[in-house]
Amino acid sequence: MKGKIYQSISKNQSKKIALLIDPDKLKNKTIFELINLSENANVDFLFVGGSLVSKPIDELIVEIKKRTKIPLILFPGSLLQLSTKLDAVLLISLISGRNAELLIGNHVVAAHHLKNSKLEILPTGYILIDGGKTTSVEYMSNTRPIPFEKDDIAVATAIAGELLGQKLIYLDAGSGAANAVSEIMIKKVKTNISIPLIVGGGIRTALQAKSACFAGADIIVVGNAFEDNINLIQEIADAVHSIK
Ligand code: 1GP
Repeated sequence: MKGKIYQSISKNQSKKIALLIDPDKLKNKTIFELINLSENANVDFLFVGGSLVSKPIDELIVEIKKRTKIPLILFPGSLLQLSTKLDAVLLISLISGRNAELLIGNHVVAAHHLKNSKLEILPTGYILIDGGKTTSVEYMSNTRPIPFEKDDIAVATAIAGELLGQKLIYLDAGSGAANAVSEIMIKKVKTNISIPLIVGGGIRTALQAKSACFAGADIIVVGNAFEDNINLIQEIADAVHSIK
C-alpha cells in the first residue's frame, strides 16, 4: 500500500534506526547475518544501496525479502540500483549540490518506471555535509559538501528542500565520515523544518546515535559501524528506541 512507510515515519513520533547495506562491501552471508540481528533488535528500516555498486542487486533484494519483514528501502547511488522488488525508494534530490542530473535529470529518466511501479516513493532532500574526509558520495556525485560548521547554509538548504515539496530531509556526512554531523547543525535544521529528519554518516556509538536523536534526528542511519561490529546493532537500536 502506498504511503505506509512514510506514515510510520511522520505520524509515529518514536525515534527510528536504519541499517545501511552496501552490497559491494559485504558478502551475502554477512548481510544475512546482519539482517537476523536487525530482526532481533527491532531495527526499523533496511536501506540498501551505495555510491558505487558493481553487481546487479535484484537477486540480493529477493534474498533479503525472504528473510525479513523489515521494510527494505533503496538509498540509490545510481539509477542502475532501481528494483521493483523493494518496498520503497528514497527519491533523492541532492540539494546541497549543483549537479543537475542529481537534482532532476535522473528523476526524469526514472519517472515512468517509478510511477508504474508499486514502490512507495519517498521524496528526499539530501544534504551532504563535510565529515572530515572525501567520501565516495562526494566523489561520485561530483558535488561539494556543505562545510562542517556552516549551519546557516545547511538550514537554508533544508528549508528550500521543504518548500520545494520534499517529504524528508537527509543530513549525511557520507559513509565512513570521520566526523558525524554536529548536534548543533541537527538541532538548527530540525527547528527550521516540519518534515522528518534522517541523519547518518560516521555514527559509530550508541551515545552518538542518542545525541543525534536528542538534537532532533528522527531516523539514524548506520552502516560502517555495524559492518565492523555486528553486536552494535542491538546496542544502538536499544539506545535509539529508548528515547521517548
Ligand atoms: C551513509 O549515512 C550513511 O550515507 C551511513 O554512514 O556508513 O558511516 O554509518 P556510515
